[in-house]
Amino acid sequence: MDILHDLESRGLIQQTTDEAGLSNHLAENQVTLYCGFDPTADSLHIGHLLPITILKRFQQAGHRPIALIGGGTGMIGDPSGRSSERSLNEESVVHGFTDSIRNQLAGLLNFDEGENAAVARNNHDWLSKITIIDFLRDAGKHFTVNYMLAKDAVASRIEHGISYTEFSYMLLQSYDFMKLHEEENCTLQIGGSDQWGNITAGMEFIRRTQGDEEIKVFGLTVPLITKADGTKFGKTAGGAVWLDAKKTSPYEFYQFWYNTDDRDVIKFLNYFTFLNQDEIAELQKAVEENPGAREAQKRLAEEMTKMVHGEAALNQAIKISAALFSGDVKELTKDEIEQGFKDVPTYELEKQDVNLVDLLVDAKISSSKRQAREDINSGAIYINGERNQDVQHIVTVDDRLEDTFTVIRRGRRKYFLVYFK
Ligand code: 629
Repeated sequence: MDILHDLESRGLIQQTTDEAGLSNHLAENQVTLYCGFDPTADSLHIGHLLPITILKRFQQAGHRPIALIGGGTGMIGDPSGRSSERSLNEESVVHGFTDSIRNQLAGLLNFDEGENAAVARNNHDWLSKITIIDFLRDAGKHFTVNYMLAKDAVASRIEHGISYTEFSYMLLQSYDFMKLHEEENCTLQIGGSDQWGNITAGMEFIRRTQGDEEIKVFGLTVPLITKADGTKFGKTAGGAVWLDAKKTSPYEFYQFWYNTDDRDVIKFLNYFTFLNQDEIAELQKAVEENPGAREAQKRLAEEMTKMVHGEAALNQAIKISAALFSGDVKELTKDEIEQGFKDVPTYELEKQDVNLVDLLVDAKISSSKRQAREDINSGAIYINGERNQDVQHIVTVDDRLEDTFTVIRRGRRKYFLVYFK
Protein backbone atom coordinates (compact mmCIF):
# COMPACT_ATOMS: atom_id res chain seq x y z
CA MET A 1 0.00 0.00 0.00
CA ASP A 2 1.38 3.44 -0.84
CA ILE A 3 1.87 6.01 1.88
CA LEU A 4 -1.18 8.16 1.12
CA HIS A 5 -3.48 5.14 1.05
CA ASP A 6 -1.98 3.89 4.30
CA LEU A 7 -2.61 7.30 5.92
CA GLU A 8 -6.10 7.43 4.47
CA SER A 9 -7.05 3.95 5.64
CA ARG A 10 -5.92 4.89 9.14
CA GLY A 11 -8.09 8.02 9.09
CA LEU A 12 -5.01 10.20 9.31
CA ILE A 13 -5.75 12.70 6.58
CA GLN A 14 -7.77 15.76 7.48
CA GLN A 15 -6.94 17.89 4.45
CA THR A 16 -4.49 17.89 1.55
CA THR A 17 -3.94 20.76 -0.84
CA ASP A 18 -3.98 18.64 -4.01
CA GLU A 19 -4.48 14.97 -3.29
CA ALA A 20 -4.00 13.67 -6.83
CA GLY A 21 -0.99 15.90 -7.41
CA LEU A 22 0.56 14.85 -4.12
CA SER A 23 -0.07 11.19 -4.86
CA ASN A 24 1.80 11.48 -8.18
CA HIS A 25 4.54 13.54 -6.62
CA LEU A 26 5.11 10.87 -3.95
CA ALA A 27 5.01 8.06 -6.50
CA GLU A 28 7.62 9.71 -8.71
CA ASN A 29 10.04 11.20 -6.19
CA GLN A 30 11.82 10.76 -2.93
CA VAL A 31 10.05 13.66 -1.27
CA THR A 32 11.48 15.87 1.46
CA LEU A 33 8.78 16.93 3.90
CA TYR A 34 8.73 18.83 7.15
CA CYS A 35 6.83 19.47 10.33
CA GLY A 36 7.58 22.25 12.80
CA PHE A 37 7.68 22.13 16.59
CA ASP A 38 7.84 25.33 18.62
CA PRO A 39 9.77 25.19 21.91
CA THR A 40 6.95 26.37 24.19
CA ALA A 41 7.86 23.95 27.01
CA ASP A 42 10.83 21.82 28.07
CA SER A 43 9.21 18.71 26.57
CA LEU A 44 6.99 17.59 23.73
CA HIS A 45 3.66 16.09 24.76
CA ILE A 46 1.36 13.43 23.46
CA GLY A 47 -0.30 15.94 21.11
CA HIS A 48 2.95 16.07 19.14
CA LEU A 49 3.13 12.33 18.70
CA LEU A 50 0.76 12.09 15.75
CA PRO A 51 2.75 14.34 13.37
CA ILE A 52 5.96 12.66 14.59
CA THR A 53 4.61 9.23 13.65
CA ILE A 54 3.51 10.64 10.27
CA LEU A 55 7.09 11.78 9.64
CA LYS A 56 8.18 8.23 10.55
CA ARG A 57 5.63 6.70 8.18
CA PHE A 58 6.91 8.86 5.33
CA GLN A 59 10.47 7.90 6.23
CA GLN A 60 9.59 4.20 6.20
CA ALA A 61 8.05 4.73 2.77
CA GLY A 62 11.44 6.04 1.57
CA HIS A 63 10.88 9.79 1.87
CA ARG A 64 13.02 12.25 3.81
CA PRO A 65 11.61 13.98 6.90
CA ILE A 66 12.82 17.25 8.37
CA ALA A 67 11.99 18.02 11.98
CA LEU A 68 12.01 21.79 12.20
CA ILE A 69 12.55 23.22 15.64
CA GLY A 70 11.10 26.65 16.03
CA GLY A 71 13.90 28.35 17.94
CA GLY A 72 12.89 31.56 16.12
CA THR A 73 9.12 31.18 15.87
CA GLY A 74 9.07 30.07 19.53
CA MET A 75 10.17 33.63 20.35
CA ILE A 76 7.01 34.97 18.68
CA GLY A 77 4.10 32.59 19.42
CA ASP A 78 1.68 30.94 17.01
CA PRO A 79 -1.90 32.23 17.48
CA SER A 80 -3.32 29.13 15.67
CA GLY A 81 -5.92 27.28 17.69
CA ARG A 82 -5.61 29.64 20.65
CA SER A 83 -8.20 32.01 21.95
CA SER A 84 -5.82 34.36 23.75
CA GLU A 85 -2.40 35.90 23.43
CA ARG A 86 0.60 33.87 24.63
CA SER A 87 3.03 35.30 27.15
CA LEU A 88 6.55 35.63 25.80
CA ASN A 89 9.36 33.53 27.25
CA GLU A 90 12.88 34.88 27.83
CA GLU A 91 15.33 34.07 25.05
CA SER A 92 17.46 31.89 27.36
CA VAL A 93 14.35 29.91 28.31
CA VAL A 94 13.43 29.35 24.66
CA HIS A 95 17.01 28.20 23.97
CA GLY A 96 16.78 25.71 26.84
CA PHE A 97 13.44 24.38 25.55
CA THR A 98 14.92 24.15 22.04
CA ASP A 99 17.74 21.88 23.26
CA SER A 100 15.36 19.58 25.17
CA ILE A 101 13.00 19.24 22.23
CA ARG A 102 15.81 18.62 19.75
CA ASN A 103 17.04 15.76 21.98
CA GLN A 104 13.57 14.27 22.24
CA LEU A 105 13.06 14.34 18.48
CA ALA A 106 16.45 12.69 18.02
CA GLY A 107 15.20 9.73 20.04
CA LEU A 108 11.99 9.40 18.04
CA LEU A 109 13.13 9.79 14.43
CA ASN A 110 15.89 8.03 12.61
CA PHE A 111 18.61 10.61 11.96
CA ASP A 112 21.39 8.32 10.86
CA GLU A 113 20.08 5.97 8.27
CA GLY A 114 21.34 6.34 4.75
CA GLU A 115 19.99 8.60 2.09
CA ASN A 116 16.64 9.31 3.70
CA ALA A 117 17.92 9.93 7.20
CA ALA A 118 15.83 12.47 9.08
CA VAL A 119 17.18 16.00 9.24
CA ALA A 120 16.85 18.52 12.08
CA ARG A 121 16.80 22.24 11.35
CA ASN A 122 16.28 25.21 13.63
CA ASN A 123 14.57 28.27 12.16
CA HIS A 124 16.44 30.50 14.62
CA ASP A 125 19.41 30.01 12.28
CA TRP A 126 17.78 32.12 9.57
CA LEU A 127 14.97 34.05 11.24
CA SER A 128 17.36 35.67 13.71
CA LYS A 129 19.47 36.99 10.84
CA ILE A 130 16.89 38.78 8.70
CA THR A 131 16.69 42.50 9.22
CA ILE A 132 13.35 44.20 9.64
CA ILE A 133 13.74 46.09 6.36
CA ASP A 134 14.49 42.95 4.39
CA PHE A 135 11.69 41.10 6.11
CA LEU A 136 9.07 43.71 5.30
CA ARG A 137 10.28 44.01 1.72
CA ASP A 138 10.90 40.34 0.95
CA ALA A 139 8.15 38.66 2.91
CA GLY A 140 5.63 41.30 3.95
CA LYS A 141 5.15 42.63 0.44
CA HIS A 142 3.79 39.26 -0.72
CA PHE A 143 0.93 39.17 1.76
CA THR A 144 -2.04 41.46 1.83
CA VAL A 145 -3.40 42.28 5.24
CA ASN A 146 -6.74 41.25 3.77
CA TYR A 147 -5.43 37.73 3.12
CA MET A 148 -3.99 37.52 6.63
CA LEU A 149 -7.19 38.75 8.27
CA ALA A 150 -9.13 36.02 6.52
CA LYS A 151 -7.06 33.25 8.16
CA ASP A 152 -8.88 31.44 10.99
CA ALA A 153 -6.13 32.02 13.52
CA VAL A 154 -6.46 35.78 13.02
CA ALA A 155 -10.19 36.08 12.25
CA SER A 156 -11.11 34.24 15.45
CA ARG A 157 -9.10 36.75 17.48
CA ILE A 158 -10.37 39.99 15.98
CA GLU A 159 -13.00 40.50 18.63
CA HIS A 160 -10.71 40.09 21.64
CA GLY A 161 -7.57 41.35 19.98
CA ILE A 162 -4.31 39.98 18.63
CA SER A 163 -0.90 41.61 18.89
CA TYR A 164 1.02 42.60 15.80
CA THR A 165 3.58 40.01 16.98
CA GLU A 166 1.25 37.03 16.75
CA PHE A 167 -0.45 38.48 13.68
CA SER A 168 2.93 38.29 11.92
CA TYR A 169 3.56 34.66 12.87
CA MET A 170 2.25 33.18 9.60
CA LEU A 171 4.84 35.15 7.67
CA LEU A 172 7.63 33.53 9.64
CA GLN A 173 6.31 30.01 9.11
CA SER A 174 5.84 30.86 5.42
CA TYR A 175 9.42 32.05 5.25
CA ASP A 176 10.56 28.69 6.70
CA PHE A 177 8.73 26.69 4.06
CA MET A 178 10.30 28.88 1.37
CA LYS A 179 13.74 28.47 2.97
CA LEU A 180 13.45 24.68 3.29
CA HIS A 181 12.13 24.48 -0.25
CA GLU A 182 15.14 26.40 -1.46
CA GLU A 183 17.82 24.72 0.64
CA GLU A 184 16.49 21.20 1.14
CA ASN A 185 14.13 20.81 -1.83
CA CYS A 186 11.33 20.39 0.68
CA THR A 187 7.98 20.15 -1.12
CA LEU A 188 5.53 19.05 1.55
CA GLN A 189 4.63 20.49 4.95
CA ILE A 190 2.54 18.51 7.38
CA GLY A 191 0.92 19.46 10.67
CA GLY A 192 -2.21 19.25 12.75
CA SER A 193 -5.38 20.79 11.36
CA ASP A 194 -4.62 23.94 13.38
CA GLN A 195 -1.68 24.48 11.00
CA TRP A 196 -3.67 24.57 7.75
CA GLY A 197 -3.64 28.37 7.53
CA ASN A 198 0.11 28.63 8.11
CA ILE A 199 0.89 25.79 5.69
CA THR A 200 -1.20 27.24 2.85
CA ALA A 201 0.26 30.71 3.49
CA GLY A 202 3.73 29.20 2.99
CA MET A 203 2.70 27.56 -0.27
CA GLU A 204 1.34 30.88 -1.47
CA PHE A 205 4.62 32.59 -0.53
CA ILE A 206 6.72 30.01 -2.39
CA ARG A 207 4.59 30.36 -5.52
CA ARG A 208 4.83 34.14 -5.41
CA THR A 209 8.54 34.40 -4.75
CA GLN A 210 9.60 31.65 -7.13
CA GLY A 211 7.15 32.93 -9.72
CA ASP A 212 6.98 29.58 -11.44
CA GLU A 213 3.68 28.01 -12.37
CA GLU A 214 5.34 24.63 -12.39
CA ILE A 215 6.41 24.69 -8.77
CA LYS A 216 4.97 21.79 -6.84
CA VAL A 217 4.52 22.21 -3.12
CA PHE A 218 1.92 20.54 -0.99
CA GLY A 219 0.32 20.61 2.43
CA LEU A 220 -1.23 17.84 4.45
CA THR A 221 -2.90 18.00 7.84
CA VAL A 222 -3.89 15.32 10.31
CA PRO A 223 -7.18 15.44 12.23
CA LEU A 224 -7.68 16.78 15.68
CA ILE A 225 -7.95 13.79 18.00
CA THR A 226 -11.36 13.44 19.58
CA LYS A 227 -12.60 11.04 22.25
CA ALA A 228 -15.96 9.28 22.48
CA ASP A 229 -16.68 10.75 25.93
CA GLY A 230 -16.15 14.30 24.66
CA THR A 231 -13.22 15.12 26.97
CA LYS A 232 -9.97 16.52 25.59
CA PHE A 233 -7.42 13.99 24.34
CA GLY A 234 -4.03 13.98 26.05
CA LYS A 235 -5.07 15.41 29.37
CA THR A 236 -5.28 13.50 32.63
CA ALA A 237 -6.16 14.66 36.12
CA GLY A 238 -2.45 15.38 36.53
CA GLY A 239 -2.33 17.61 33.42
CA ALA A 240 -0.65 17.03 30.06
CA VAL A 241 0.90 13.69 29.15
CA TRP A 242 4.54 14.55 28.44
CA LEU A 243 7.07 12.55 26.44
CA ASP A 244 9.81 13.31 28.99
CA ALA A 245 10.05 10.41 31.45
CA LYS A 246 10.89 12.85 34.23
CA LYS A 247 7.60 14.71 33.73
CA THR A 248 5.34 11.72 32.95
CA SER A 249 6.86 8.42 34.06
CA PRO A 250 6.80 5.48 31.62
CA TYR A 251 4.37 3.79 34.03
CA GLU A 252 1.97 6.75 33.91
CA PHE A 253 2.42 6.91 30.15
CA TYR A 254 1.60 3.20 29.87
CA GLN A 255 -1.45 3.63 32.10
CA PHE A 256 -2.67 6.59 30.04
CA TRP A 257 -2.91 4.40 26.94
CA TYR A 258 -4.12 1.37 28.86
CA ASN A 259 -7.09 3.43 30.12
CA THR A 260 -8.30 4.19 26.59
CA ASP A 261 -12.05 3.77 26.15
CA ASP A 262 -13.24 0.69 24.19
CA ARG A 263 -14.89 3.10 21.74
CA ASP A 264 -11.58 4.86 20.99
CA VAL A 265 -8.98 2.12 21.15
CA ILE A 266 -9.19 0.90 17.54
CA LYS A 267 -9.02 4.46 16.23
CA PHE A 268 -5.92 5.10 18.36
CA LEU A 269 -4.26 1.88 17.20
CA ASN A 270 -4.77 3.10 13.64
CA TYR A 271 -3.58 6.62 14.38
CA PHE A 272 -0.56 5.99 16.54
CA THR A 273 0.85 2.50 16.01
CA PHE A 274 2.57 0.78 13.12
CA LEU A 275 0.45 -2.37 13.42
CA ASN A 276 -1.02 -3.44 10.09
CA GLN A 277 -4.71 -3.71 9.19
CA ASP A 278 -4.85 -7.46 9.92
CA GLU A 279 -3.38 -7.05 13.39
CA ILE A 280 -5.77 -4.19 14.13
CA ALA A 281 -8.74 -6.21 12.84
CA GLU A 282 -7.78 -9.03 15.24
CA LEU A 283 -7.71 -6.59 18.14
CA GLN A 284 -11.05 -5.14 17.08
CA LYS A 285 -12.51 -8.62 17.30
CA ALA A 286 -11.02 -8.96 20.77
CA VAL A 287 -12.69 -5.71 21.89
CA GLU A 288 -16.05 -6.90 20.57
CA GLU A 289 -15.86 -10.43 21.95
CA ASN A 290 -14.06 -9.92 25.24
CA PRO A 291 -13.78 -6.25 26.16
CA GLY A 292 -12.98 -7.11 29.77
CA ALA A 293 -9.60 -8.55 28.79
CA ARG A 294 -8.53 -5.14 27.42
CA GLU A 295 -6.27 -6.84 24.90
CA ALA A 296 -6.38 -3.91 22.46
CA GLN A 297 -5.62 -1.36 25.19
CA LYS A 298 -2.73 -3.50 26.39
CA ARG A 299 -1.26 -3.68 22.91
CA LEU A 300 -1.71 0.07 22.39
CA ALA A 301 -0.01 0.82 25.71
CA GLU A 302 2.84 -1.54 24.85
CA GLU A 303 3.43 -0.15 21.38
CA MET A 304 3.37 3.47 22.52
CA THR A 305 5.51 3.00 25.64
CA LYS A 306 8.08 1.08 23.62
CA MET A 307 8.12 3.75 20.91
CA VAL A 308 8.63 6.64 23.31
CA HIS A 309 10.54 5.13 26.25
CA GLY A 310 12.06 1.90 24.92
CA GLU A 311 11.76 -1.76 25.78
CA ALA A 312 13.29 -1.68 29.29
CA ALA A 313 10.95 1.10 30.46
CA LEU A 314 8.01 -0.77 28.96
CA ASN A 315 8.92 -3.92 30.90
CA GLN A 316 9.13 -1.87 34.08
CA ALA A 317 5.72 -0.32 33.40
CA ILE A 318 4.22 -3.77 32.92
CA LYS A 319 5.88 -5.03 36.10
CA ILE A 320 4.58 -2.07 38.14
CA SER A 321 1.07 -2.46 36.72
CA ALA A 322 1.00 -6.17 37.59
CA ALA A 323 2.32 -5.54 41.12
CA LEU A 324 -0.29 -2.87 41.81
CA PHE A 325 -3.03 -5.08 40.44
CA SER A 326 -2.09 -8.19 42.43
CA GLY A 327 -0.96 -6.25 45.49
CA ASP A 328 2.35 -8.06 45.50
CA VAL A 329 4.67 -5.07 45.65
CA LYS A 330 7.68 -6.66 47.37
CA GLU A 331 9.74 -7.16 44.22
CA LEU A 332 9.56 -3.53 43.11
CA THR A 333 12.73 -1.45 43.01
CA LYS A 334 12.99 2.09 44.40
CA ASP A 335 12.49 3.63 40.97
CA GLU A 336 9.48 1.40 40.31
CA ILE A 337 7.88 2.27 43.66
CA GLU A 338 8.38 5.95 42.93
CA GLN A 339 6.73 5.61 39.51
CA GLY A 340 3.88 3.39 40.66
CA PHE A 341 2.99 5.32 43.78
CA LYS A 342 3.52 8.86 42.51
CA ASP A 343 -0.17 9.77 42.79
CA VAL A 344 -0.82 7.79 45.95
CA PRO A 345 -1.24 9.66 49.27
CA THR A 346 2.20 9.69 50.85
CA TYR A 347 3.11 10.16 54.51
CA GLU A 348 6.67 11.04 55.43
CA LEU A 349 8.45 10.34 58.67
CA GLU A 350 11.94 9.77 60.08
CA LYS A 351 13.38 6.26 60.01
CA GLN A 352 12.11 4.78 63.27
CA ASP A 353 9.88 2.03 64.60
CA VAL A 354 6.21 3.01 64.79
CA ASN A 355 3.11 1.43 66.14
CA LEU A 356 0.82 0.39 63.25
CA VAL A 357 -2.33 1.81 64.85
CA ASP A 358 -0.65 5.19 65.36
CA LEU A 359 0.71 5.16 61.85
CA LEU A 360 -2.72 4.43 60.35
CA VAL A 361 -4.15 7.43 62.20
CA ASP A 362 -1.22 9.80 61.58
CA ALA A 363 -1.11 8.94 57.87
CA LYS A 364 -4.88 9.51 57.69
CA ILE A 365 -5.45 5.95 56.51
CA SER A 366 -7.95 5.34 59.31
CA SER A 367 -10.01 8.10 60.86
CA SER A 368 -9.36 7.25 64.54
CA LYS A 369 -7.52 4.74 66.72
CA ARG A 370 -10.75 2.86 67.18
CA GLN A 371 -11.30 2.73 63.44
CA ALA A 372 -7.66 1.68 62.92
CA ARG A 373 -8.07 -1.31 65.28
CA GLU A 374 -11.29 -2.24 63.54
CA ASP A 375 -9.64 -2.00 60.10
CA ILE A 376 -6.80 -4.25 61.28
CA ASN A 377 -9.10 -6.75 62.98
CA SER A 378 -11.40 -7.03 60.01
CA GLY A 379 -8.45 -7.86 57.75
CA ALA A 380 -8.65 -4.68 55.67
CA ILE A 381 -5.02 -3.64 56.23
CA TYR A 382 -2.15 -4.94 54.11
CA ILE A 383 1.52 -4.13 54.64
CA ASN A 384 3.58 -4.51 51.46
CA GLY A 385 0.88 -6.75 50.08
CA GLU A 386 0.47 -8.97 53.11
CA ARG A 387 -2.59 -8.85 55.33
CA ASN A 388 -1.79 -7.77 58.89
CA GLN A 389 -4.33 -8.58 61.60
CA ASP A 390 -2.10 -7.88 64.59
CA VAL A 391 -3.30 -4.70 66.37
CA GLN A 392 -0.03 -4.69 68.35
CA HIS A 393 2.14 -4.68 65.22
CA ILE A 394 5.18 -2.42 65.24
CA VAL A 395 6.31 -1.23 61.81
CA THR A 396 10.08 -1.75 61.75
CA VAL A 397 12.93 -1.89 59.28
CA ASP A 398 11.61 -5.33 58.27
CA ASP A 399 8.50 -3.64 56.86
CA ARG A 400 10.50 -1.16 54.79
CA LEU A 401 11.09 -1.88 51.10
CA GLU A 402 14.48 -0.61 49.94
CA ASP A 403 14.81 0.58 53.56
CA THR A 404 12.58 3.51 52.56
CA PHE A 405 8.99 2.61 51.69
CA THR A 406 6.13 0.84 53.39
CA VAL A 407 3.17 0.25 51.13
CA ILE A 408 -0.10 0.14 53.02
CA ARG A 409 -3.30 -0.96 51.40
CA ARG A 410 -6.70 -0.53 52.91
CA GLY A 411 -9.39 -2.72 51.39
CA ARG A 412 -9.05 -3.95 47.84
CA ARG A 413 -7.46 -1.07 46.01
CA LYS A 414 -6.82 1.94 48.24
CA TYR A 415 -3.04 2.44 48.42
CA PHE A 416 -0.96 4.61 50.74
CA LEU A 417 2.78 5.06 50.81
CA VAL A 418 4.79 5.66 53.95
CA TYR A 419 8.10 7.26 53.05
CA PHE A 420 10.84 6.91 55.68
CA LYS A 421 13.35 9.74 55.21
C1 629 B 1 7.69 26.87 12.18
C2 629 B 1 7.00 26.53 13.33
C3 629 B 1 7.37 26.21 11.00
C4 629 B 1 6.40 25.25 10.95
C5 629 B 1 5.71 24.92 12.11
C6 629 B 1 6.01 25.56 13.31
C7 629 B 1 5.28 25.24 14.56
C8 629 B 1 3.77 25.49 14.42
C9 629 B 1 3.09 25.06 15.75
N1 629 B 1 2.97 23.76 15.95
C10 629 B 1 2.51 23.18 17.21
C11 629 B 1 3.60 23.22 18.25
O1 629 B 1 4.71 23.67 17.93
O2 629 B 1 2.74 25.88 16.57
N2 629 B 1 3.45 26.87 14.15
O3 629 B 1 3.31 22.80 19.38
C12 629 B 1 2.06 21.72 16.95
N3 629 B 1 3.02 21.00 16.10
C13 629 B 1 2.58 19.65 15.74
C14 629 B 1 1.24 19.69 15.04
C15 629 B 1 0.19 20.37 15.91
C16 629 B 1 0.68 21.77 16.28
O4 629 B 1 4.26 20.96 16.66
O5 629 B 1 1.34 20.38 13.82
O6 629 B 1 -1.01 20.48 15.15
C17 629 B 1 -0.12 19.53 17.12
O7 629 B 1 -0.55 18.26 16.76
O8 629 B 1 -0.25 22.40 17.17
O9 629 B 1 8.05 26.53 9.87
